[in-house]
Amino acid sequence: MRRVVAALISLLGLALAQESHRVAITHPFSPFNRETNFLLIWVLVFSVLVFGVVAGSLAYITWKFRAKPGQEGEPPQVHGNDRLEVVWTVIPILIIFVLFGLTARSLIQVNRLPAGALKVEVTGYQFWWDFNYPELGFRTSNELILPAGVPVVLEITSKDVIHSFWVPGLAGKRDAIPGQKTLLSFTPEKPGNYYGFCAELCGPSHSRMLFRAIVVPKEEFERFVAAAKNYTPPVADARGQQVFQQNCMACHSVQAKMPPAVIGPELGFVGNRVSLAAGIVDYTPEHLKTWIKDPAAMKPGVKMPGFPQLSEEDLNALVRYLDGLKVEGLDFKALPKF
Ligand code: HEC
Ligand SMILES: [Cu+2]
Repeated sequence: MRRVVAALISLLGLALAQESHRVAITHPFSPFNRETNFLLIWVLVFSVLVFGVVAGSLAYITWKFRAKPGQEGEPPQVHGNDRLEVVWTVIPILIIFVLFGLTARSLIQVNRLPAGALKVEVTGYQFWWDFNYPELGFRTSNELILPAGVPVVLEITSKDVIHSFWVPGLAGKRDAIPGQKTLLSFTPEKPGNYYGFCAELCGPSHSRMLFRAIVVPKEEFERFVAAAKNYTPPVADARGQQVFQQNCMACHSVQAKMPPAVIGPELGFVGNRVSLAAGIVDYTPEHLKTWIKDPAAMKPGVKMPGFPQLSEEDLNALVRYLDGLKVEGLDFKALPKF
């Protein structure tokens, strides 16, 4: 027993120590999530009220009608009380009507599609996310770059099983369903690096199917768009490029454009990334190396083969090449994390 308590306490400590991302819908950074938060609070208020009344009456009745000293046999039995029964039926019905009204109001608010919104096509794959900007003509993977203060409409779908798009600080959840488009619209307000999740059990690495929503000031987004449109993948290491072309090109594009068929994530701006492998680790050249050698060790069930056969030199050259694939002058790592 004592060991269980100690384990629980250390787990709690760990959870608190890891609070670098404030992943909670209780820290809303978009009108969408303010609605979610508003509903959460009302549901909580009613839950606490109902719990208080039920648990309180139970405690009171248990105490009040306990066996008293000198009492013989059963106390007088009560069979029904019409007035009480009407009251405890009508009050919950009223609560349900109030919650229904509030929910309908919020649903109408958040499902309105604003005019002039930025469109992004979101596709879920086991176990990563693809983001295509059809009107701007470029594509990213695992990191959704968005301008602050501009409404966005996501067209969400999946190419294999059902996933669900969720950024606790901004919006969601919204299912990604194969062969179907689901829409989700919201306006991010504050620049930051927001944690995203797949919120629908989708296979052995469902818990490792994360992503980031990188919200940047509008001017910075426009700079990124201009650079992404005219993107020619830089070659930081010629040998690395060769290794890439021989081993990786069949599945990965570095052009930042939508390829005819998508197999793996876009690596065009991988050097600008804050995270790697669908948000499961920070982006560093070391993590890149570990991933390429044996991705399955970091992500069970992954659809990318490992490359343990690459020589250390080839691997280093490859990592230098990948790290050089970026738009200069943009640093997303300094953004606050939510
Ligand atoms: C058979 C197809 C395939 C080949 C070949 C392949 N990959 Fe991958 N790669 C994938 C898939 C699929 C993923 C997504 C894995 C996941 O996160 O579930 C991926 C993920 C990655 C990621 C993480 C992407 C991100 O957005 O964070 C990197 C980096 C990467 N691969 C690099 C490479 C390199 C370098 C090579 C060549 C040495 C290579 N891959 C070869 C299919 C492939
Ligand atoms: Cu998923």
